[in-house]
Amino acid sequence: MSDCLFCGIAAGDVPATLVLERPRTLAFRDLNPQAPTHVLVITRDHHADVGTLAHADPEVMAELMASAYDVAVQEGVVESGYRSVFNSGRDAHQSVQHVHLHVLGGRDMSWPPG
Ligand code: DGP
Repeated sequence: MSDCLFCGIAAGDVPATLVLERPRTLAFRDLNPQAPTHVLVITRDHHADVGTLAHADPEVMAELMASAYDVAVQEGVVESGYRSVFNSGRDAHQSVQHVHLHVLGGRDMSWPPG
């Protein structure tokens, strides 16, 4: 989608600090990190949110989840723990309408989330 920020990052038109590149997914550092590790994993193709992705392309969904785990390994947070979060829709404060999985770690995190 031409007016989608994360499509722009996937295309290399918008700068981002990439941490992982896979055939159909990529990961980059969040611009406004909420933890020492805060990486976003996205699909190269445009999908509005996790529900539409899961139904449209389960194979890419699986690659997205595996990429998130690989980011956690790479960032050294698997042993200490990390959180993977999809925000979907208004109440969850999804601000970018291109599916993205937050991978957060490197500090103790409260539960339930705010
Ligand atoms: P969400 O609220 O779940 O839609 O999260 C969107 C995230 O995207 C938010 O944590 C900030 C991040 N973000 C927004 N614009 C940019 C950008 O231009 N570059 C990067 N790296 N991250 C961005």
